Amino acid sequence: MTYDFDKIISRFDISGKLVSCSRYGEGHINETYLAITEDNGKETKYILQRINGKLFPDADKLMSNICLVTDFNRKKIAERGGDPDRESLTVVRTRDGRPYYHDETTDSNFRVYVFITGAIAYQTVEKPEHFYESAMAFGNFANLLAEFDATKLYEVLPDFHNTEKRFGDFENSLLKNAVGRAAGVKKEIDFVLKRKDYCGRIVNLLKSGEMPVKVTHNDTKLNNVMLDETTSKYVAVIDLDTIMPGSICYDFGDSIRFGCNTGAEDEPDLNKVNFDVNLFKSYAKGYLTALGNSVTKTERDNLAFGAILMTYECGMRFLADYLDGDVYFRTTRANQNLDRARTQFKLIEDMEKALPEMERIIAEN
Ligand code: ADP
Ligand code: GN1
Ligand code: MG
Repeated sequence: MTYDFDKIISRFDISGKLVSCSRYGEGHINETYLAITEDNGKETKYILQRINGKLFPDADKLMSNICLVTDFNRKKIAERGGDPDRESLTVVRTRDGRPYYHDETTDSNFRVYVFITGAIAYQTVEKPEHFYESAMAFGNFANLLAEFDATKLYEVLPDFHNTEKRFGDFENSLLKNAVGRAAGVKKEIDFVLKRKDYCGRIVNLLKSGEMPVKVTHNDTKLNNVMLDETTSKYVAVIDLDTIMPGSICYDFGDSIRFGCNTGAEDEPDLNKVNFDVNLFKSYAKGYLTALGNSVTKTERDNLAFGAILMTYECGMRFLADYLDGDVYFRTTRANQNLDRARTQFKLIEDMEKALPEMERIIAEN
């Protein structure tokens, strides 16, 4: 699909003219572009995103969540003497004051964010300090939102981390076997089915009230944090599409899933995929330091398990998407979703062995 970027950018409250607009970043969900404008010889960068319309048919609700959270955070950051344009996502409104623009020609919704300058979103952990900083970033983000009224948020992706529901979806994909791939991945399917018991644990603790429901990010990958390019200190948490009520075990677990992998999420060579317990230690230290006393005993007792659960859930989603014919996660090559599923299963095997050590690390922090 081609878009008339000049027209799209001109609908936003941006001065000057567009000089370039090209694909950017490595997200699996939205189409992200780096848009550069020029006004009186001064260039300014923006992030332009085409919102995934399949996942988010109701852009009003999605953007309402993001505006509420970013407006709230910006105010808090300013009160603390910080720089809201750098430490928070900032939604650039359209000329008529809306948080996104609907392009009739392509039936697409576009949004624009202020570009966070001098910062990097890493795809893999290059230094343990980076991972520690990302933990501080997500911990601080949770702290900022501790006083946010969660009832104002729409659950735009209901049951996002309801692993029991995800398991049911997986079984449906298996039954449907839409593109005839099930026979070739019996081993992977068995791996998922054997671990069904994992699904209910956190869901039930939240249901019974034993574990508190908190406003969580729900997609805490390393590449959803920006770190300062010179000091490597954390700058901002980005990608707020999944801000919803949840558990900190989900946020902690998803960071571990992505960051403690010694290989890439879609690495085809599983010899390169190992769970790095030292990185787990760094993250646990940073996250628990940032959260301080707000963590309850039940949450603490389930953080290490949360890492296994999030890896299991994500692996199950990748495998389901492979069975469905690659319709959800963006793929750029054949078998990418299968490779993604396999890396998650390898990490789970490692984590199942390392669980006592992971629990000891949590207890020490
Ligand atoms: P997706 O939902 O598809 O993952 P993201 O919102 O995470 O999309 O954006 C994809 C990538 O674009 C990020 O990993 C980051 O590199 C970059 N990015 C997103 N927002 C900003 C921003 N405000 N400033 C600078 N870079 C950004
Ligand atoms: C997607 O948008 P992105 O790439 O940050 C997905 C997450 C998965 C992740 C796996 C809305 O995240 O849930 O954990 O891919 N986001 C959505 O890499 O489904
Ligand atoms: Mg992202």
